[in-house]
Amino acid sequence: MSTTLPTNHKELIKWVEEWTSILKPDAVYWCDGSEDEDKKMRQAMVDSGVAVWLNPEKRPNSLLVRSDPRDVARVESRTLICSEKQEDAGPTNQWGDPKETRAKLMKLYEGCMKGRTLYVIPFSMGPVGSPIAHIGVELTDSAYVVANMRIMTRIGTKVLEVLGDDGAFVKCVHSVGVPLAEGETGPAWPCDPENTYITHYPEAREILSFGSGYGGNALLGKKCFALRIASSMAREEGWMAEHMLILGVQNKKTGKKNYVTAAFPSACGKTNFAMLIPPAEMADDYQIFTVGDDIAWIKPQPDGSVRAINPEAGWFGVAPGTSNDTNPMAMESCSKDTIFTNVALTDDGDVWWEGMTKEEPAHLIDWKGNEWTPATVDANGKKVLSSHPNARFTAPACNCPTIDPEWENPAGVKIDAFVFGGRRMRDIPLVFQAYNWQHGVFLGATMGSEQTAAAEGKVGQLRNDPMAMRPFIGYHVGDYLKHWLDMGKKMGENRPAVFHVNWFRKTEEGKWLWPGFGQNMRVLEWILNRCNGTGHAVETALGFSPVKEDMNWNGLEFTDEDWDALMKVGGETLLETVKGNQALLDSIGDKLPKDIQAEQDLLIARLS
Ligand code: GTP
Ligand code: SPV
Ligand code: MN
Repeated sequence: MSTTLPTNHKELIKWVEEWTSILKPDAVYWCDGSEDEDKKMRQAMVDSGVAVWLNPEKRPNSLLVRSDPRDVARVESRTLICSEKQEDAGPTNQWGDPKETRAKLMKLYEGCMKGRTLYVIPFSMGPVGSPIAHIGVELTDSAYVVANMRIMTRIGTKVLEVLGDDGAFVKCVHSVGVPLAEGETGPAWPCDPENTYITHYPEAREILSFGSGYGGNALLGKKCFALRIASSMAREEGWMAEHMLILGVQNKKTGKKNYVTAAFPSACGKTNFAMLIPPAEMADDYQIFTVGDDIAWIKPQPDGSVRAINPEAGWFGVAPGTSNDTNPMAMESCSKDTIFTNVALTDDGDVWWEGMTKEEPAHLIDWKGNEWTPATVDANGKKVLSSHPNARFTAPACNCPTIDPEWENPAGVKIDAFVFGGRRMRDIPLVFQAYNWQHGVFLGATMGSEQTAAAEGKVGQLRNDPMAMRPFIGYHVGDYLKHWLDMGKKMGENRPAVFHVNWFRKTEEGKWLWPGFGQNMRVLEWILNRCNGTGHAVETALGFSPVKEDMNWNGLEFTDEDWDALMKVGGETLLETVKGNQALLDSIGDKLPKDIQAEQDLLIARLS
């Protein structure tokens, strides 16, 4: 190894040396985080054939990457929590025996970087040097991971400086799992789906990932560290790591600013809500500021307030459905400096995806690299999508015009409301408020959502997703719910109010009942009115709900019939679904907090 290492951190140097001898790369490269390095990384991706430069006049400094079609989303079936004791992983996680799992991965790692470069990425989750930030170091053989981590986190020499000679860091090892023989170049997007494992060792604060190069499987700062490992750290240390966006709402008339966090499952609208543009009729009253779109680290303060930071530095956003109508701020965010993955290429060297424009382009190269026209069908005559449903853009947060001036404040922003929500075609109303904290924790615990393309599995199937954290809680879900209840006690009387929303209710004919997107401002306004003590509500079986007159309808025609359909507390099917939640609660066993079961019994009684 070179003698001019950028650090004197003995443990880090030793760790990298040990892994180098196992992985056997041709070269080791310590990332400095510079612009020049980023250019080289991006050019290396183009040279290897996995990426193409987009037309610099349309998308300056931006790349289109096509993954292997087998490696397009998180793989929960191969994600393991390897706590020392099996019971600490709980029923929502797959447990792996730490010794056996490590041994299995070590075999896979042996020599797996032959013919490749090992990149060492020091990264900070949270502003570099801030007291709430935590540092990780990722070892990877993927230039794509380096380029994405540079957008999604803060990387490089400045992180090593903060780490010093003996600072603590989370150890993250990643390989695409495809060694190269002498002179061989290998596939453009190397991966090993049969041997993919995403494994977490909460006690050792360590992550070992093998075989996948995509998103949350490979960008280890994101779900692996900032949620799974961090949730376990947070439980020990008295804070919370949540799958939540953070937004600020400024009342332009009074100047008052409130902050809200919201937990929606993957591909259920966090990025969209975080960047909401109020409808024209409300634009004189409100301005939305974006702090985060996916992850929040939340800390109760000694004065009883609750503050949150976004540990990330970019958006890894769902492309399909994003347009100038639905989310102009996301469109602006990815107008330059962006890495697009699995979207389509236009004839003039720009990108396109389903929903970007009303009219489909006449000709594209689709996400698999094939010729595409609106008439293209597969062998069964089914229309072929030009982009994968989980196609993503990786864009710097600072490109977002609504980025909050406070977004990098190391003290975080003060939170006034927690919102839960999911995709529920039937039976769940647009919005309601929890009666109290305990009821709010119950709402989060039993929330459900129809599955999306963000993970493998059958799209559309309803599944329980406690706090939108089901795939991301790094320990036992029963202990997690208890932690939420405990945090509420720690927060005291002025703790944030809890709400539940559902943008996704449909008519019998399958049409959206609620226009969503910017119109969600109306719901947000009611939520803030409730927080600020001015909003009216009625008590229903689910919680406190607005009646139609409680909402601002300025500029939106909405019939009483549609309102009733949207707000109906859904009869038989709801009771069935609620009873179905008992299976999740039962699976938690002894660790289920009694207060949560009590809320379940009360809800069934109210609905019966
Ligand atoms: P992850 O990054 O996977 O955690 O997802 P996310 O929660 O940030 O989801 P995102 O905001 O990217 O939205 C995913 C999909 O939901 C997109 O296709 C959006 O168009 C759609 N969507 C978002 N908000 C709304 C809404 O208010 N109404 C409707 N009907 N669809 C929405
Ligand atoms: C999600 O699936 O919730 C995401 C994308 O935000 S990934 O980083 O792949 O987890
Ligand atoms: Mn997410």
